[in-house]
Amino acid sequence: MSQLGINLIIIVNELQDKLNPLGIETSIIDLPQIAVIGGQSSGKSSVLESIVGKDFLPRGSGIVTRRPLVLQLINDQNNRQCKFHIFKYINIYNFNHILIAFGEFLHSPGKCFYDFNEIRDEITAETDREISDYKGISAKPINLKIYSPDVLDLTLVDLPGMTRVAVGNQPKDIEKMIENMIIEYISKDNCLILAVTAANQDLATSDALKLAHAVDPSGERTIGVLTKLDLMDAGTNARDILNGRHEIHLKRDFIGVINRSQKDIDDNKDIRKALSDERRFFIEHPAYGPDMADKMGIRYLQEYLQTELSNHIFKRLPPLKPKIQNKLDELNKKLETIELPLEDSDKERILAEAYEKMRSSFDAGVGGKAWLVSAEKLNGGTKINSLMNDTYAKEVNKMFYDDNRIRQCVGDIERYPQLRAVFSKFALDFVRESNKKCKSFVEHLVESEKSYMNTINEDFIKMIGNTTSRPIPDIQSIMSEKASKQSAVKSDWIKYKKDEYWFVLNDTTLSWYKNETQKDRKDKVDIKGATIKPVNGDLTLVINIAQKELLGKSSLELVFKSRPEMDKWRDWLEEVDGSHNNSSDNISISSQSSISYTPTTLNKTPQDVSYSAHLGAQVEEVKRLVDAYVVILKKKFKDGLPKLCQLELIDSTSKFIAVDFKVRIRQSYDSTGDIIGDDPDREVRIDLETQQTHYTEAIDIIDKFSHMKL
Ligand SMILES: Nc1nc2c(ncn2[C@@H]2O[C@H](COP(=O)(O)OP(=O)(O)O)[C@@H](O)[C@H]2O)c(=O)[nH]1
Ligand SMILES: [Mg+2]
Repeated sequence: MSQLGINLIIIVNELQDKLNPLGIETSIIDLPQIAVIGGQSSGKSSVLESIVGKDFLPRGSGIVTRRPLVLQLINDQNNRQCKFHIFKYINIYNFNHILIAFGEFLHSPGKCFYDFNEIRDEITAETDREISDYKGISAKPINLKIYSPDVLDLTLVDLPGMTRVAVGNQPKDIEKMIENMIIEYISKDNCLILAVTAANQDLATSDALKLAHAVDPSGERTIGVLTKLDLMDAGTNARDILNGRHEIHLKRDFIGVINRSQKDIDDNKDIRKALSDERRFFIEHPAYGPDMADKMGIRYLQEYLQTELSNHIFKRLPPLKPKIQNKLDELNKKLETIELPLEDSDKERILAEAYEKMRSSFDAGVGGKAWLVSAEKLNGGTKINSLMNDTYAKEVNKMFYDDNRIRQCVGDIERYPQLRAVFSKFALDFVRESNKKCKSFVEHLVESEKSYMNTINEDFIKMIGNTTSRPIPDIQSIMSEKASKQSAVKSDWIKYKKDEYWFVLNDTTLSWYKNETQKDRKDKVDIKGATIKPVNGDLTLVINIAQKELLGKSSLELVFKSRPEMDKWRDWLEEVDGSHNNSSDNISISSQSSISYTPTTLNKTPQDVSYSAHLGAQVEEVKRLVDAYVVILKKKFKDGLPKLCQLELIDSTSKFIAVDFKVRIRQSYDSTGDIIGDDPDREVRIDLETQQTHYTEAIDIIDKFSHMKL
């Protein structure tokens, strides 16, 4: 158990626990460093150990402390830093409940020392690691943290003892080196100086007092400690010094202590036994007796330091109060703006309102957007498609999630993320359904227009006059035939008599050359009236020439590279032949005066239709009729499509939202609470309320502390 007072530990730590997570700067109550200074072997390390209540510093004669030891005491109520290591050390499962003190050096982080004898050995080893023999001391500190449930967060510094004469191979300026090192620590405003002098030494020559006076001339921070009272010459005592009646006196007190002697340490004298021996010594000593004994000794020094720290905290705490109060006021204001938790009846009301707002928002927003389905917007298949699959869904989605925040989302549903997600899902699901439906209607409309051209349509007749007297051929076949004729180049490499030649069909003459330049002609035949026969299962065409006498040839056998190639040539050759003109599948004029397309007509390939000058004129005529009809269709679609989209997309959604929307949602969820989801402000409110409690408690702590009698 620390000797520094558990009340303080609890107060400061509680306050830090309350305020640190809230971002309140607690350095304002940072506790002071306590630096222990004094001559060599005056008892500095011994005093320090007594303050900590642990035996862990190397001690002996000569310069034992050769590097500053910065000792950070950390109050650790949960053994939070080294649980894992503790578990390895002590073979128990509920180690959380066992609070053990341990040390950790900055030079070997993560290594936890539970045995304080090992800490002592490590200090010695680390001192030796840094210092080569001739130097003797080093300003490089050893940093040691001690985590314990019984200490107050506090930094203590053990410094090398001051020496006047360099011995052995110590550097000559060792005195100055040590002095500078000490000054560096004790100059800090926040440093309490424990100036240790051995009582069996002349106070007037005390280097500790001299140095303390140099940095703290008013003596505000200096506490005198007189050690080794037990070693004073028989007949002498320190009564005057301790009473402040000596010529050398301090603003604060001198406190006399007796630490364990070297022999006590060698004999492992228990620290508690040492304390009771010390107490008895003072009571029984004729010079100090019972009247002074209460203000002497290690225990008293500890109490004294505790009072010092309390005073320090006492001074620093009150200014913290208005700061916390301000925060608390701000917090209370914020809390007033947060809605109270939702009751079940609230949820019903919120949902009913949300449905109503959803309905009116849709009608006023998306529903009122005539431009969405205007004729201009629906001009072209791609645009219709994008309206149905993209634009419309996006518009509906914007009712719930509008990145630009131009527009208010549907009522207050923004506050209820779950409700917003539910509404948007059900609305968009419906939009997808109606998109599909609308698309199939449009397709149906287009298909129906494709089935036949209504040539008795009034507008059509007005545009082109009566068509019934005119023979109208198969429009599609003729158009594709025409196209194929225009694009074909009638020349190719074809195998003939085992060699490849460049064949060119020109009018009725088939010529073949050695190459594409057509300079070196091998031969030619007139194929008018010729019969063309494919060889079954082969890529060969046999051309039986009609005028063989004239040309001296009866037939030609041409071998092609591929089937399409062969078919193409067959078509070309047969065209010349002219015998395949079959008009039986052509378009007929029905009794209802409409042009009907029979399936055989539609599936017919170009080679089934022969092209002639007469047909050419017919094609032109058909083209004119189709163009006229398309104008009528365009007008019709321009008028009808927006209406269809308005009905199938927008009106149907509006109707859905007004009636079936609620039903579908209700069917999918067990309760209104499930639809609305968690209270959206719940977490914020809990967080603010926790903060409120912390602030209030922190103020209570400060108030309680301010009323404490110190
Ligand atoms: N008898 C006796 N010995 C003491 C007292 N204080 C310190 N010592 C011994 O003096 C030696 C030096 O003490 P230490 O604490 O290491 O002094 P430091 O060099 O100032 O740190 C050690 O052997 C201590 O046991 C005391 O009050 N009485
Ligand atoms: Mg020492």
